[in-house]
Amino acid sequence: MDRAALDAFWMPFTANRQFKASPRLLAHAEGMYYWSDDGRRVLDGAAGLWCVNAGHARPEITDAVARQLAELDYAPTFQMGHPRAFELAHRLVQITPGDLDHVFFVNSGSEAVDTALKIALAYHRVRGEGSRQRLIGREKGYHGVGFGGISVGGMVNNRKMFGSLLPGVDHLRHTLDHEHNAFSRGIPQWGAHLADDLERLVALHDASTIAAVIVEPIQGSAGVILPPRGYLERLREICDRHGILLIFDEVITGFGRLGTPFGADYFGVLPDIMTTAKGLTNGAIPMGAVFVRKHIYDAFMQGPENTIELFHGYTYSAHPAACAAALAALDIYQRENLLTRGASLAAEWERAVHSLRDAPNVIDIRNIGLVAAIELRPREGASGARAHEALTRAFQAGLLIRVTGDTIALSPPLIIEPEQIAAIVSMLGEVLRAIP
Ligand code: PXG
Repeated sequence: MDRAALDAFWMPFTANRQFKASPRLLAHAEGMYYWSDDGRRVLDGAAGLWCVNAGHARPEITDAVARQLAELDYAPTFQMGHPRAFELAHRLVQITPGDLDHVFFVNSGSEAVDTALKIALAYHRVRGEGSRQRLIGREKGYHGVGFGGISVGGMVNNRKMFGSLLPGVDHLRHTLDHEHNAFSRGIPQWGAHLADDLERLVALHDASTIAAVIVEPIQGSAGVILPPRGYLERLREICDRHGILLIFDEVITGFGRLGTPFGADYFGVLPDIMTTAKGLTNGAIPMGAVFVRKHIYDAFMQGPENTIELFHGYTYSAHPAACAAALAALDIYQRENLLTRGASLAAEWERAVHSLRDAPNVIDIRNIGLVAAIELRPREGASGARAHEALTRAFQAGLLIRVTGDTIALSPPLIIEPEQIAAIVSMLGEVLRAIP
């Protein structure tokens, strides 16, 4: 494609002019691989963007979507319904932890986050605690790009251009600490006390003003930042002590990424609300889902039965094609045990990624489940340049990675085989040794 043909598409989160001067185009995908438009095979070390958990182009999903579109292309879910939506909700709440037994459907992770924040505010209000309006996020958090999500999020570049955001938001400090935790294998031991930062915010604002705390069990976008051992448990305790809702944003950690169905399962901590998207449909059709515990749903199901309990929803909430894709993905996840497969590969994955420790410019390696980060020393005065060069060289060498700042993030499809783990690490090692 020539430059003019690339001009119209304003690409998201991309250096448009740099990309269009030297485009990287993906033309075809199957299983663990993409093929570039010039016919090169590229091993997918990123599951697309953390979403293609069962591998690419699964015929079961393709067929289910095609059949669904032929049978019922679209149906509203405002004061109407269609069978697949109820079937999917019923299936999903059987795999969610605890009593996260009710689900609100949306179309993306960003919408899931906005929905969760709105449900949290409304929950307190319907219970007569309308003074609880404050939302607490975390530094380096990523919760999508809606105004709610960037307000509670903590990635500076995603926030600074967009005005004053939501009022009444505060942030916990993040948990990245090279001094104590560099090159930890799995969950770092040091830092559970960082959760006490929530007590500081409660002391500052008073619990009666705080509606909810939202965190990713592991921070994905900011570069795979892990919670220290005991940290999430402590956040849960503090929330309970003060009547604050705990929201886990599981857009990345949901559907098997950590070797358990959800991050809540991995850590044994039950949030009040859980947001998901991405792996829900294996990335094939956009969809998100917000799960709430029974006490949240029940709080809304009060008053006259003809009242609309929540004035919220999207034209495409529970779109039939998305429901069909999610049902087919769920069948695959369950048939192939993909929601727990990561656990059996995690030790090998950990060994493999930590073997890059001695590659040039590596200052930290972090891993959990089938996720890893390799953090590089930034170039003097050119933050992000070294990792971007790694991305372009890896793509040339036949490997798709994701970079954020100077951190390389890896999150392959959960169908990965040991020899493909070895291939990722070997290609990445060569790339790192070639980069000044
Ligand atoms: N919450 C979390 C925890 C996410 O990781 C979103 C919300 C938003 O989802 P949508 O579907 O609105 O994009 C995400 C998205 C990356 C990267 O590697 C991560 C995401 C999206 C794109 C790139 O930095 N996560």
